[in-house]
Amino acid sequence: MMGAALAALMLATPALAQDLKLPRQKVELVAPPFVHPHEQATNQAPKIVEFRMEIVEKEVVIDEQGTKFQAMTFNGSMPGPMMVVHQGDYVELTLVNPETNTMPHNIDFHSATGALGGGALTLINPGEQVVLRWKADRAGVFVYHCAPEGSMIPWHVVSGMHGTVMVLPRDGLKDGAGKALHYDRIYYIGEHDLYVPRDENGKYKSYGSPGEAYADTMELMRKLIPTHVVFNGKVGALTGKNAMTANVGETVLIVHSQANRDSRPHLIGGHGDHVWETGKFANRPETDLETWFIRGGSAGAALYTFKQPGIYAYVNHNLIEAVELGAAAHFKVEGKWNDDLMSQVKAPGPIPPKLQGALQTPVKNN
Ligand SMILES: [Cu+2]
Repeated sequence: MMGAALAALMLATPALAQDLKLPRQKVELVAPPFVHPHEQATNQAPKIVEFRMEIVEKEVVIDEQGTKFQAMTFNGSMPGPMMVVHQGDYVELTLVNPETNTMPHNIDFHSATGALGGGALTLINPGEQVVLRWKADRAGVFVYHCAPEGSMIPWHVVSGMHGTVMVLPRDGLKDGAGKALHYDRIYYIGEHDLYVPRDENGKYKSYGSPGEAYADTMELMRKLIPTHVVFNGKVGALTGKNAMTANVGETVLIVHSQANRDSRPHLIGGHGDHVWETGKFANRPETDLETWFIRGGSAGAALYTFKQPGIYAYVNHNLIEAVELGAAAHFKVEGKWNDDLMSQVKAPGPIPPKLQGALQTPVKNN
């Protein structure tokens, strides 16, 4: 098996980082859309940042109709948590596959170099754990996902096993002219497409375990038409009382990933002031965007300073996916309304009679 041969080769090579006498920092991961506390820039020397993630297979409800779904997750959330480090740091992940799970799993970091992004070195059966270390040698937001082998790869990804790493430049984010950029809040939105089989009557089917759902789900996946496209694991995960919050004048960094399929985020009534559409911070951010593109298998980052209060919808601007399939979120922004930016000059009311008459005048043919 290629994966095993590769793993043996890697094990034969002395693990250099093993001898590194670098400071260590243990970081507790948090469930999205939130992100663990971190410095936006650092003067410190590189370090080894330790994370621990447990793989959780569990049944979840993914929409208002109560549709049940056999999810596979990193740390119990869809997407898995975001890990933040600085360029030049080492990520040291302890990945745990509890014996209560039914499947082998691993992790492929798009931010890491070699061995299938770590996938070849991290395949673990239920009841096993593994420790992987890799150097964060390039800056940006990057997807990670489970990638066991063959058909297991797309299936585990659309079952929920995807997340992101953010590698910040040591001196922080910059605009196109090299001026420092900061954020007051950060939110992580992980979008994914779900394929839930239906019975003869058109009702969504439920299953006792991921394995039982596999055959029907794979048949549906091969047709490439998702039944749900959601932000953070379910329809409504980030709307209404789950809305993300901000205040007028605050700058928010919105990280958006899609591990399998393209998306096109749009903030209705707002903009992307600085957008790293491909998510890589060594490139100049684009400015003043209305909609940006997230390639399947990547993450992007958008920085926006809210200027007006209100409820903003943040959607996948394939509006069918947003409204019918679930790819929508809300930002609830508090503060003072700015009349200069927008005002309703006259409230809706009847069309004045004189104008009505004018509209009814027959058009003359010349
Ligand atoms: Cu998996």
